Amino acid sequence: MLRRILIANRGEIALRVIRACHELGIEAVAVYSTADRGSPYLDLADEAICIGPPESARSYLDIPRIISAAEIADVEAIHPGYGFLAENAHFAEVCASCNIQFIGPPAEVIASCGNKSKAKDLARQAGVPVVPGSDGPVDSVEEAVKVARGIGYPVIIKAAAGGGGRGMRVASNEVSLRHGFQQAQSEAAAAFKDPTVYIEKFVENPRHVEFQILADAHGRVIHLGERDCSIQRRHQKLIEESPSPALTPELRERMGEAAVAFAREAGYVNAGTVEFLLDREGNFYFIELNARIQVEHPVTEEVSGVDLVKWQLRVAGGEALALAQEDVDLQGHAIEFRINAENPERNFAPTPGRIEQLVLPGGPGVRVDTHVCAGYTIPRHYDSMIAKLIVTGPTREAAIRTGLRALGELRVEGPGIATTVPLHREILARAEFVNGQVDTGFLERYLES
Ligand code: MV4
Repeated sequence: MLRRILIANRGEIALRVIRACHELGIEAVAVYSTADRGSPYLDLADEAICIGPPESARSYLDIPRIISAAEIADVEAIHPGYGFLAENAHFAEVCASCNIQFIGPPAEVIASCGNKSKAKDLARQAGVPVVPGSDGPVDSVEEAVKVARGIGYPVIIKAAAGGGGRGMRVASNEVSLRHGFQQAQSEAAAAFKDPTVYIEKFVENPRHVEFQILADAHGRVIHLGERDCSIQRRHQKLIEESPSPALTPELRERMGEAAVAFAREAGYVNAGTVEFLLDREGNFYFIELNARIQVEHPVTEEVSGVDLVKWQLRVAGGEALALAQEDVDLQGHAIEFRINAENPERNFAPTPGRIEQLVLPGGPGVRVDTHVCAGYTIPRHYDSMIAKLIVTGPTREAAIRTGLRALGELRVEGPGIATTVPLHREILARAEFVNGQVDTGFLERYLES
C-alpha cells in the first residue's frame, strides 16, 4: 500500500483525492499555483507546496516543478487527477525514471491510446466494433476519396493525435473532402505536432455512452457499467447519468464485454473509460479510451457503491481487485450536473469572481463534490467548473425529482457570477430529457431554439 502521494492537480479533484487518501491512511501532498494560494482545501492536505504562478504552463503543467515538489515532499507516487498532466505519456515516463509511481496506466498504454488511430487498431484486434472507415492513417487526398467512395458520405476526418472532439472535420461530399482533408492535416500538424489523420463514416447525432473500467496489475479487468454523456456542448459535457436510458441489459452486457476486451488488449491498468458512439439502431462503435479518472466518475460510484479513486490508489499500490465482474451490482440511477461559473446567456462566458453567498443542497440522494465555499474567489486562470451536484434515486424519475429539488436549493451568489444552474433546471423540464430521448445534438438544438 502507498504511504504518501502528491496530487498534481487543483480544485475539486484534488480534494476528492485527498479524501480518498485519508480514508486509506495515505498522506496527501497538495501543490498549488499562486492563484490557488489560500484555497481552503489545501488545509486538508498533509503538506501543500507552491509550484509557481497562475499560468498552468508554469505550474500544474510544469513537469520539472512537479517532480521537484514530489522529491522535496518525499512521496512514492503522483496522482494526476484529470486534465493537466493526466494523459501525458512523457510525464508518466519521467515519473517512472525518477522512481515515482504514476497513478494511472503505464506510459506505453497512455501513448498507444493517445493515438486514436492506434487505439482503433487495438479495438479491431480485440474484436470490438469500430466505425467503418480507413484502415489506419490516410496519407493523401486520393486515398481519402477512395475510402469515402467505399463507405459513402458523410465522412469525418479525425486527427490521430486529437480526441475529445479536437481536430475533427465533417465532409458531406467529395468537394468538401478534397478541401477539408489538407486543411485537417495542416491543422493537426499545427495543433498536435502530428499531421496524421484517418477517416470514418460520420454517425449523425449519436449518443455518447462510455464504460468505466477498473484493471489491476495482476490481469484482472472489470467494468462498472456505463455513463450516458449525451448532454454536452462543443465537447464540454454538462450532464452525465448512469445507467443510460438507451441501453437494455443485453446491450449493456455486450458493450461492457467489448470495453473489457479492449482494456485487456491495450494492457490497461488502473481506472479508465472506454468511449462508444451509439446510433439510433442500437449499433455501438468504439471511439477512444480515456486513460484517467474522469470528471463524471461519481455517477458510477453512486450506482455501483465502488469508490473509484480509492481503487486507483490500491491498484497503484499493487493490490488486486477484490471485485469480480459477477460481484458488480448496479443499483438505482444517478445524474451529475456540472455547476460552472459561466453565463449560458452570454455564450457560456466564464464569470470568475468572489462567492459571497453559497448554499449547497443536501438531504437524501444528494452528493456535492466541490472545493469552494463562501468567501472563495473563483480564479480566471482555470476551467470554470466550481462544483458537481450528483443526485441518486431508485429510478430515473426519482433522480430527476431529487435533481430539481437540489438545484432549487443551490445558491452561488457574488458580483458578476452566473452559473449553469438555471440551464440545468430548464433541461430537466424538457420532455426529450424526461423521456430519455437525447443525443449529442440535443443541447445545441435546445440552445438555438
Ligand atoms: C464521431 C462522431 C460521428 N461519427 N465519429 C467527438 C468526441 C470524440 N470522442 C469523438 N466525437 C465524435 N466522433 C464518427 N465517426 C461524432 C462525434 C461527436 C460527439 C461524440 C461524443 C459526444 C459528443 C459529440 C459531439 C459531436 C460529435
